[in-house]
Amino acid sequence: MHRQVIARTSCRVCHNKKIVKVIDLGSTPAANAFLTKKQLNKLEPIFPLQVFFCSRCGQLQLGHVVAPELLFRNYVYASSTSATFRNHFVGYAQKIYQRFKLTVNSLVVDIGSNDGILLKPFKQYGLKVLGIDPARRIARQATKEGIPTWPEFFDSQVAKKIVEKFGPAQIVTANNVFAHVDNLSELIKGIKILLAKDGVFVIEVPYLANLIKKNLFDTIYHEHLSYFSLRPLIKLFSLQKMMVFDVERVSSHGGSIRVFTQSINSPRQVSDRVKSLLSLEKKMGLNKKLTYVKLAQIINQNRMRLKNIIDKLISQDKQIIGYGAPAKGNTLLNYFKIDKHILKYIVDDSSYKQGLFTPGTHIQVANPNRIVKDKPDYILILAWNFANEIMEKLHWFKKTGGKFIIPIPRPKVV
Ligand code: DWN
Ligand code: ZN
Repeated sequence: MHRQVIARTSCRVCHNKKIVKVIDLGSTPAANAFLTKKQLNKLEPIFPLQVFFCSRCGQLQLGHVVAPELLFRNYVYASSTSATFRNHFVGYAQKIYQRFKLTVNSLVVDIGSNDGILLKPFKQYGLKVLGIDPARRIARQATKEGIPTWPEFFDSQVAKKIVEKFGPAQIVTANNVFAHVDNLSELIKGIKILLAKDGVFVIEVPYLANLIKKNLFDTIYHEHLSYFSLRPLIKLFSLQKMMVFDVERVSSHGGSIRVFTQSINSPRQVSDRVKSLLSLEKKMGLNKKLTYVKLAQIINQNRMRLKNIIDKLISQDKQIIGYGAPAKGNTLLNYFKIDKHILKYIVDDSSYKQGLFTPGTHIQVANPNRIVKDKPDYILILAWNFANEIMEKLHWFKKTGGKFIIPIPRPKVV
């Protein structure tokens, strides 16, 4: 039996023991721990959701690690549910394919490959692809759909097995998963085993600068152990004799960075973009504790603002439902105390989530068809990163007088 949660006392990047707590979101269930009807009466495990800052390397991180087996084996999140996200990865594959002049013999390995959202377009170029993802059901489904996916947590042992079977990889990717890993040096050790000599390891992670600028506090939940900026990432890789040689800003999840790394012995030059992002980070004060103390204040102001909007609507007998049941929605619902008495239900297009209930707040997740029948007055868009896609889909709702509430970066009605 795994321990459900462990507290960390040192920085995940530089091992500094003097990390300080800057944000405390109380204790909440795991954000993707949706419940069946039967589970509603059982006690839900909750874990502290506290954010710590390391003033030595600048890393922002959670102080508690929930057992990965608990978080990721029965995962309900399928990346391909959103068309915006699918298109994002088609563009990603195309760029990497062209930039690194991949050929049919090149092997691409994606860590945390989920339903194969990135490997599908890579496969269309005729490349050899392999996904690694511990979510058993999703890995099985991806394999069925033609993307071989090993249901494993990636580490040095898995890396060795891949190399034995397929040889080294030209490209290894890890998108929206690097922040989920506690032992980052073990992960990078595995990458070094897996990569061809001149191979490239590309990661995409939500960018701390965007989190700060747009108050994306709800992206704080137990799966996200790190909130990365470039400076600590450079430090992390250099400790393992790897280097960051390029970085791009991309729009995913309210703003992310795509970071390109290689062995320190590889010949590629470090791009100017690295330097300019580092200076932006300094200008924004990402290296200062005060920046995060201020964020905690803004979170609480926005909590009051959204509460006022909702209280007013409820007093007018308006019906409010939610659109999208993302993991981050559960941070927002739990911290803002918006439960089944406020939101009648939430709709989500993912069949993995429909019929389940949100952790902590117990709001039912339904099929979006229900909106057509029910015609609620207001829709709170919890998947705010896809607000445009969702509002376009619900054009008819707006036309018939329905309104949307967008909670982030500052709660507003549109
Ligand atoms: O890092 C992570 C990111 C990549 O994905 C994970 N830890 C978990 C997950 O975060 P999330 O759950 O906040 O991700 P999304 O992609 O913002 O979730 C959007 C939700 O909204 C999904 O459940 C799908 C749903 N959705 C929908 O039902 N209809 C989304 C769109 C665009 C739609 O049209
Ligand atoms: Zn540190």
